[in-house]
Amino acid sequence: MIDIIRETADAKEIGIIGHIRPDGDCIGSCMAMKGYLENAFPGQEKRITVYLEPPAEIFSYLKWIDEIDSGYTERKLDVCLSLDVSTPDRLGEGLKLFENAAKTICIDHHISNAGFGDLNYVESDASSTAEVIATLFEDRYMDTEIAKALFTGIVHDSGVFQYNCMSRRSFEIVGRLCDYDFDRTKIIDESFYEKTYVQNQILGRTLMESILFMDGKCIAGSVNRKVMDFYHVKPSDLEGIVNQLRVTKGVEVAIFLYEMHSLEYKVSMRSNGRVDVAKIADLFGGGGHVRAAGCTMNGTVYDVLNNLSREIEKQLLAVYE
Ligand SMILES: [Mn+2]
Repeated sequence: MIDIIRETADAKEIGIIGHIRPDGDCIGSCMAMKGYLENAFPGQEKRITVYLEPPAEIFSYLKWIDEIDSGYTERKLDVCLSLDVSTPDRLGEGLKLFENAAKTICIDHHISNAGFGDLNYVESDASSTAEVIATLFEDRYMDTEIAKALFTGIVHDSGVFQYNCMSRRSFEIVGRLCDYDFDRTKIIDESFYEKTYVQNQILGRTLMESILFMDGKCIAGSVNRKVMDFYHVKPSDLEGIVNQLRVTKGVEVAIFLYEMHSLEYKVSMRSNGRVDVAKIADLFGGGGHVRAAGCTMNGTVYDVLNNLSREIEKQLLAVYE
């Protein structure tokens, strides 16, 4: 365990840094840590700064979010906390601040984190970094704003409590957060599930035009440049489509493609467990996890699907033998 209060007690200049392209867990953890230290050391001559790339608009309900330093102002930090960052290169512009700090503390839940701080606290079986820091927080310095930030972190990294990373302890921490008065449904809806009108339109269109093949074990959907231009959508607007394809009954593998350039497709794959899609992505120069992986491929949609289905079939045949 790390005693956060003791480790920061003498520090005047404290920095909190997350990873590049910060997600809900990273942002929630950093905001919670900021609020906690502000509460623990009220009126003391400490400057507590969160350094992050500009967070998405959906997280604007979090307190302190407007005080994030996205310009990474250079300072000599007495203590630098790295939250939810698996390797130093993921610190982005924050790396310099981290390297120049007098003391560094690394708190994380990624199994790949080797512990690159002076002090390290990595719990690889925790659902989220928010869960890890919640175990370090004393109730007396907690408040509703901190609870909202921790709740956001756990919700985002567990797919709204869906994944197996949610343990008994994770749920107990969520239970503790329920003692604070805030609108949990609103946070889940507005920061996790909500889509814009065009995001829903392109999702609907992709599902409608999706094709089922290999005896219903594979489903694929694609979006070409023309469609993206017509709806004025960015690649980030297409996130989540592959997950919707995956929950089709009987499907083992879902594939989603979008055209990056003429005859060049970004491929996302999801598996329901029988097929290791990371292995397939790896064959085509990509990577990922057993159930979620991606790569970039050239050719027409049919070329891409032919190449992928050959590999998927090999694995499925091996399983059924
Ligand atoms: Mn995380």
